[in-house]
Amino acid sequence: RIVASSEVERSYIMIKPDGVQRGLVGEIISRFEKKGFLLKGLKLFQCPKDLAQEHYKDLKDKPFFPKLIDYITSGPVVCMAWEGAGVVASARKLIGATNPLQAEPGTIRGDLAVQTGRNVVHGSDSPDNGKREIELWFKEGELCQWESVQAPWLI
Ligand code: RTP
Repeated sequence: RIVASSEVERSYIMIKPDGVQRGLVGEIISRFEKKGFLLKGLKLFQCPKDLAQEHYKDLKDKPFFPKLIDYITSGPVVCMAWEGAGVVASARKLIGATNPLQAEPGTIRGDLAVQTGRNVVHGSDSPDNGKREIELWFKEGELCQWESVQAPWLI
């Protein structure tokens, strides 16, 4: 059955500037690909300050907010829209805890990062935020519609 895109869960995943600087782009994309989610949007992007502030607006009263905005705008990020049933929660598991020292080995942050302020990747924390963030970071026409040619899973 063809699933209308409005029914499909999506997560906004972003490789932060430290992930790009450290040459971890391929490694991080590979983890989501191997898991089996579908990549519907992908771009390298220098984030302007106002977009970073909008993205992290829920954290605007935190003491680390100005540094967080400086960090996210310090170099290019890789913006991605990943799609699939349960992708939001699954991506959070693949990414691991916010503080990389508490992230389990096997997770992206657990394997590849040390500092909370340099934790290499972002993942949406709810399906609603996945939709909101993808609309925020991607323009009309930047996402591709395609389906996996593999046989669908039996439910
Ligand atoms: P993200 O939104 O980036 O996926 O991270 P998260 O949900 O795991 O964590 P959140 O609490 O939403 O924080 C967003 C990002 O802010 C930075 N942060 N720094 N210095 C600090 O105490 C601190 N706390 C958070 C991190 O880059 C975190 O990913």
